[in-house]
Amino acid sequence: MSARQDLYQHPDYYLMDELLTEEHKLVRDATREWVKRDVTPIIEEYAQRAAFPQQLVKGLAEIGAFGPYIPSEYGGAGLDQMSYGLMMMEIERGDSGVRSTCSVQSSLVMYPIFAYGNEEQRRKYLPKLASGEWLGSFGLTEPNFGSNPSGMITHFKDMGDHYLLNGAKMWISNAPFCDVAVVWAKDEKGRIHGLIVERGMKGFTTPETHNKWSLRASSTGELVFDNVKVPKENLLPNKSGLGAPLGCLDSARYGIAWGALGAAMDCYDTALRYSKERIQFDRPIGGFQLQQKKLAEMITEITKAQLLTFRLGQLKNEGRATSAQISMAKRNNVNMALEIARDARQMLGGMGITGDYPIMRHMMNLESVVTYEGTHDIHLLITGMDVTGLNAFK
Ligand code: TGC
Ligand code: FAD
Repeated sequence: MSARQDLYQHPDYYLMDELLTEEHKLVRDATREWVKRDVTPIIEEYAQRAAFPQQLVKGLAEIGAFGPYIPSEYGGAGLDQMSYGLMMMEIERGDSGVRSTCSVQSSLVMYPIFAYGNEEQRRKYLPKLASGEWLGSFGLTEPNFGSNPSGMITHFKDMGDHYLLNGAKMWISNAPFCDVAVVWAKDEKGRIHGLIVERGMKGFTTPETHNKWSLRASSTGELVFDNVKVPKENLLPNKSGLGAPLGCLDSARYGIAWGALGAAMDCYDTALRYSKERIQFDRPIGGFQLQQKKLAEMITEITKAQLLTFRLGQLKNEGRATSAQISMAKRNNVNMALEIARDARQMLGGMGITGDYPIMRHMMNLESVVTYEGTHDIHLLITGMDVTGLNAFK
């Protein structure tokens, strides 16, 4: 088996393909081909070097992965939510870090500008973000406020002809090379607003976070604001309060639910193929009951997650998916993918820890995915609150 060859065949135990439209399949297949051609051959090396493969940005824009569901008049691909999900699934099948770049650009930068911005802001920023000419980042988390962003201390003052922004955001995907950042900060009354901060504004810096063992092909950093003068026209006017950033997270978490499915499917596919080829005790290891148990449980969990995610996609298309339903899918699918990655890694024995196969990289990446966009625990508490009506956060 040639390790670098991408032989991926997607598992479809319950014939889910029959539920997809021709357009869905076209989008999915085109994304898969792009991943096989442009991501698989290079991603391991970039992850090992902890470098972001910047050359992928152009291709991501070309396949419509920046703003898949943003209307085409603003440069988006004008697709439905199912197509968006399928794209994220295929891209994360390649690497969670590459999918992260798409999630941030589409759901955390383009979406708030589209949904909460005015027409001038949409026309100024969205086409450049869709084409990949500009890359964006999303600043919500702070050093002392992760799971509870409402406590944020980043704030701005009305100075008459501009706002003066101070504070710092931490753990920000794409920060080190972003051209624009959608930053969440409090006004003088303590109300949260979104501001568009552009690289080059005096006092705005983006130091990189080093020594990550996870999401190594994605660049992470801080957003630091030291008396940054932000023009008044850069405030997103149409929504404020914590519900504004949380609304963006709904869209990104939805994409992650699909993405994690892709990582799980890649681990399963790799382990299944290996189990038929690897001979021990004169037999393929796939013939041993212990290995079959792992594979049978993997395909069962993948199939359940495919059904859950497909239904969520239908609800999202109809505008009926609730935040709590999205939380359930994000939590379930990421945890499912992590467990499958761990079992798949064991099935490859020593080979499983090498970069000759994608499993260890997926496994390490998923440790970030299970934490960002709301931790595993936070999503459980969201489900708990939804079914009981009782808040167990505080
Ligand atoms: P709480 O009082 O419950 O809610 C405040 C207001 O927000 C509304 N709301 C939502 N609106 C839209 N979508 C949602 N999912 C919403 N959840 C709540 C809510 O109705 C309320 O509105 P209003 O009008 O009454 O004011 O807020 P809380 O302070 O108790 O916190 C709730 C909690 C813990 C669930 C929430 O804060 C949370 O989700 N925490 C997790 C933080 C998080 O997910 N951070 C992600 C940062 S971004 C990131 O990780 C990007 S990774 C990028 C990549 O892919 O690389
Ligand atoms: P904490 O909130 O300190 O949580 C620590 C532990 O306590 C967790 O296990 C948590 O589940 C638990 N906990 C917290 N509150 C409760 C509670 N009420 N009940 C029970 N348990 C609780 N943020 C952005 O804004 N933009 C980005 O682009 C971005 N990208 C990221 C990229 C990476 C690689 C990573 C790792 C993070 C990124 N984040 C980003 C930040 C991410 O969203 C936060 O790490 C996450 O929300 C958790 O916050 P925290 O790390 O401060 O953990």
